[in-house]
Amino acid sequence: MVFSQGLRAICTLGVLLGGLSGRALAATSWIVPGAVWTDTSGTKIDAHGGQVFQTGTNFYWVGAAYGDNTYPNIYSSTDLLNWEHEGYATTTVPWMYRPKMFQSGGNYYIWGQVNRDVQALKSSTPSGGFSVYGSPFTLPPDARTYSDEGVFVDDDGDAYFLTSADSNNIQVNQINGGSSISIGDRVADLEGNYEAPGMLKSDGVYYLIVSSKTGYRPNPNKSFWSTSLTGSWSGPSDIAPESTNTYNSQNTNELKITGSSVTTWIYMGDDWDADGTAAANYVWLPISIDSGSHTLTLQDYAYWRVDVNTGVVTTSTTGKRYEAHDGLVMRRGFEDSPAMYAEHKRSQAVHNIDHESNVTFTGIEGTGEPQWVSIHYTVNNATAGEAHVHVNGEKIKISDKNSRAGKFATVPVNLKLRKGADNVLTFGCDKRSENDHFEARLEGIEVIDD
Ligand SMILES: *[C@@H]1O[C@H](CO)[C@@H](O)[C@H](O)[C@H]1NC(C)=O
Ligand SMILES: *[C@@H]1O[C@H](CO)[C@@H](O)[C@H](O)[C@H]1NC(C)=O
Ligand SMILES: CC(=O)N[C@H]1CO[C@H](CO)[C@@H](O)[C@@H]1O
Repeated sequence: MVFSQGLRAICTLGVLLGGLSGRALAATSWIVPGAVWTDTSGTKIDAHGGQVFQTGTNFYWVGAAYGDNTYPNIYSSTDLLNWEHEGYATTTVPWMYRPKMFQSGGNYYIWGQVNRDVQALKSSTPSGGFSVYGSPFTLPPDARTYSDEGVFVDDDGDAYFLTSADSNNIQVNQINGGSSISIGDRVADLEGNYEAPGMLKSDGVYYLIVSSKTGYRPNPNKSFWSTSLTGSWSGPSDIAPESTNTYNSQNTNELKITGSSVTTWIYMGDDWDADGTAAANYVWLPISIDSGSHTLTLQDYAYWRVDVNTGVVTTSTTGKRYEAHDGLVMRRGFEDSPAMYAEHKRSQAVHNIDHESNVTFTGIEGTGEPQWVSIHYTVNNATAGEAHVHVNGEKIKISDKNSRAGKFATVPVNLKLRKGADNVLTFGCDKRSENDHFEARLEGIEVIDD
């Protein structure tokens, strides 16, 4: 049942958002896959195809700024929740895709894809000031061009460069470290039509995560495993149910949190929009590793966080639920119809909500600060229209707040409600064009505490 799946993942959050003049922004307490993530100044984070690099207690998120010439863009955080914009790594190298950072010989390097070659950047600090390091290069031994690189650092500190090389093979090359770094020997070459590789290692087993090639459309991703980097690689197996298209995302990096209690690996994916623009969002989820069957499974949480000291993932908390069948159902031509209410109150959900009908919830308690509200609904056809909410009269398209709108049964949106219990929220639908048939089934909404 759709709603209980949503419930499982319900939690709290206290977040963000700009426009609170003269006041510090509230801290972000949850990672919310698919939602619009903002930095500490309230601006949407623009770091796609990226990676999080840890040094000491600081995390640096480097990714391509799709809003500005795809410069490599850097954000920093100590908790993986609140990200401060450090600025561009450099503005001398535009159109650098999928930048990845690593450290060698006391310096920091970013390797990224420019015209299907590798361009290296170097800085003495991870937060910025990168300059061009050497000429663009291809991959040894066959001078392959490539795309979609990743970087994996093994337990012994050796770093590897993961790519989708020009014949679509996943290729792994050593990175020669020290004071002058360079691309090293090829250590693995996995045939198949794959891209966007990432790697993790657990209990001595290497896992290679790849996606199929579907451009900016998400697809079901896979993992392979091997006890040696040089192979042979077994698999593939799914990392998420096929129908979810990896929760609407494509892999970009696996982040290891070595906690005092547990080591947690985090899948970092891009929730690309159809055109590959800065409107794209991010899907980060903890990975569950089954060392018996050598399979990886993404843990599908609507709200979660990881304690970066202990490695422990938290997901559960409470919220106040408003069931759709307790809302006021209105339908053009049927206003105040007792028969209509009776029909809708037979089940918990309200069905057949279309462009001429809606469900209104009154008496919703708000904090006066931006807060998370989960909207639990499904639609008949996501391309035929979309759902919206009116919040105290202001119309908000759900897809502007979360790219999971219409695709998943739980859609967290960050809304500003008035302080007190007099908020009014109306759920309704718009069809895309006159001939479209679009309708939603609303289970309810849940105002998340924090
Ligand atoms: C809700 O639906 C009714 C009936 O179609 C309509 O009169 C009303 O304006 C709608 N309310 C909102 C907020 O869209
Ligand atoms: C979904 O809606 C689109 C746009 O109206 C339409 O082209 C498509 O055929 C619909 N799909 C189904 C399964 O009805
Ligand atoms: C449904 C679907 O697109 N599955 C794909 C998952 O990835 C494998 C490997 O790339 C493809 O062969 C499948 O078609």
